[in-house]
Amino acid sequence: MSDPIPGPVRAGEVFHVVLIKPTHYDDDGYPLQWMRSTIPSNALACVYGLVEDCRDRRILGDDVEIRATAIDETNSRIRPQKLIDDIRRDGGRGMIGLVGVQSNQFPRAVDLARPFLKAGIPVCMGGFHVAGSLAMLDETPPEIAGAAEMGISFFIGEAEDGRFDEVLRDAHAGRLKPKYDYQDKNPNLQGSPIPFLRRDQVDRTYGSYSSFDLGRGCPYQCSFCTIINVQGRVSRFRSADDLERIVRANAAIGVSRFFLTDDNLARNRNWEACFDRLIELREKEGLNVFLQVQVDTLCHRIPNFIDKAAKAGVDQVFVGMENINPDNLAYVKKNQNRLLEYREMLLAWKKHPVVITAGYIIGFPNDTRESILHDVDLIKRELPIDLIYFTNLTPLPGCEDHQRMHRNGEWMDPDPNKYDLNHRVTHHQRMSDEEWDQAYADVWHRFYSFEHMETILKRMAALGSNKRFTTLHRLLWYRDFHRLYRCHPLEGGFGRLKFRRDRRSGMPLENPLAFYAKYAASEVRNASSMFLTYARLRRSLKRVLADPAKRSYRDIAITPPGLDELELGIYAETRGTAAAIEKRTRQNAIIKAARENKRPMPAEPLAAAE
Ligand code: B12
Ligand code: SF4
Repeated sequence: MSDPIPGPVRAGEVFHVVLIKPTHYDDDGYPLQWMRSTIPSNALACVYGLVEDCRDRRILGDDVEIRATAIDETNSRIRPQKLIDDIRRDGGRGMIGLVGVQSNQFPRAVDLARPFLKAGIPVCMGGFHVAGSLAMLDETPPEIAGAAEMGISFFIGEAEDGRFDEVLRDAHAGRLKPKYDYQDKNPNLQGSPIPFLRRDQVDRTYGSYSSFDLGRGCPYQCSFCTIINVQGRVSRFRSADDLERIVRANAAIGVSRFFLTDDNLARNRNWEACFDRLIELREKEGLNVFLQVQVDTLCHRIPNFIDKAAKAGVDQVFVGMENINPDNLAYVKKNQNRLLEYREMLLAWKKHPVVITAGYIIGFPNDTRESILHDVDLIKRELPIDLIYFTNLTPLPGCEDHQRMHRNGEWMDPDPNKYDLNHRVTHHQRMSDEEWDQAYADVWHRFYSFEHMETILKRMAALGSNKRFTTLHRLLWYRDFHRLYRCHPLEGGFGRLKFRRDRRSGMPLENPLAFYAKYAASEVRNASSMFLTYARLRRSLKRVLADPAKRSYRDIAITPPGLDELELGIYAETRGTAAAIEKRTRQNAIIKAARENKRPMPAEPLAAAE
């Protein structure tokens, strides 16, 4: 077995807990996996932390050693027979945990479970697909009923608060229940075992990132989101002490870069205490951490939030912008996103050397291919965004849109593997399937043109940011993963792995010659194409940095909002903006008066505060 935790005692009996975070199948039916993946799995880190805690408390008794293995299938091949042999060699006692299984990973997870169940090793699955589907649908969907019949046990809800103990004890006693349902009782996270990944796991990610969460749950009601129906609408948080434990545990294994997975760190009630603690660790002990965080579009209204975030080590920010048409935002009930504040918020971040990625959804009912491309051009011209992460509007199992469409009998693609936001899984009212697919391919191409990527580098240099290579590498990644591998950049990685025998069940095994010839040809083609993109971007960067006037470069995107702000295309040429502008005109009068009096702008009460 690859990485068992060295147990504190070597007792008479060994009980293996093999945690697997499954990947999903690519369009040819092969698991999407890499020698180095982009982002570590936080669900795996959380559940691994819980098993470590169970092991330390010896919950199976002093004479049983719990031996845990964590495998992220996006960066490691799973060999079921080898794992089965390892368990048998140590006495045959153990369980398999399929961790954080999303809808797109469900078919792969079920395929992985088969050989273990056949060998008599119990399998328990957790994650959003089962929890979301069971929370929102009136009847159990066929794929979940089928998996239950195979003998997979389901864990629904979060496993903190000692709940993993119950699963382990039952598995050890050979009595895993068909279902553990904690959906209605969300645990308090403060003082819970910390998420943790071992160094060898972290090393399998590009850039050696680890991951943790400081909060779960969200008070909003976006209709495309599953989070509120699985983790609930009451936010729960870890404390600054918990954060310090996480930072110290990782520092001990030489890990200092983290992907913080909270849907919106600005909503965390403890954000200031947490940032202060990181600043203190940085200043007093030289414990420097670097964080990628997700925030909402109102975070700039919280006094000090952005300044302290930058001081605490935040250098990459993901903003859930979703769209620039207020009518689209209203359609998915994301009214908290205020188009009129996007530029102010983005520019507040841009006072610091941070790389900004915006999430952007296409496929809303009023969208057409032309309107989508027009909006992308506006974004390029007027918003200081470095990277954009396009997704298709998708009714994910567990969200309100999925529930509504299911009840109305509207068509949704029956294959859960496609629910990765990268595939179209519904029909559109105004675009044909082909037009929507084309629009989705076009947006990537349109935003990541070489011309625009050079503009992004110019903005970076003009603002005095030192994030040259982070920006360059991210641009390469975002441009090429969709173009070459047809997958999302964050699902991409370094060195594609493909195994002929791991093909999706029900699909034929390919002839070895044909398989390896195709695999080698596509890898050579993709690697050379990426190298060319990289070389061209390097030349762009050199050109930009060599320009003696680089600091005086200006364009609309990096010019702070002025009094003629409302004449910009993102307000004048988007839909549903009139009401917002009327309100803003009133606000402008207040701002103007405040500026003339040279007083600080009055901060509006934060609508997002709970
Ligand atoms: C951060 C995040 C990402 C990050 C990083 C993900 C990562 N690798 O960690 C990025 C941006 C890369 C990402 C990408 C994607 N994501 Co995402 N992501 C999240 C987010 C915000 C947090 C994930 C997290 O860490 N949660 C905390 C963990 C601890 O929760 P958990 O997985 O439920 O695990 C708990 C329990 O379920 C249980 N449990 C889990 N497994 C097991 C196993 C056993 C045996 C037991 C007993 C218990 C148990 O215990 C755990 C601890 O309490 C979630 C939403 C959310 N709030 O969770 C969306 C979410 C999981 N993502 C989602 C999606 C769709 C995706 C993408 C497909 C979309 C895309 N193309 O961008 C990709 C897929 C990439 C991948 N391979 O994971 C959806 C999944 C919905 C669904 N029905 O499938 C979610 C729910 C968001 C949404 N839109 O509604 N994601
Ligand atoms: S704000 Fe984010 S986490 Fe909250 S409901 Fe909307 S999409 Fe989901």
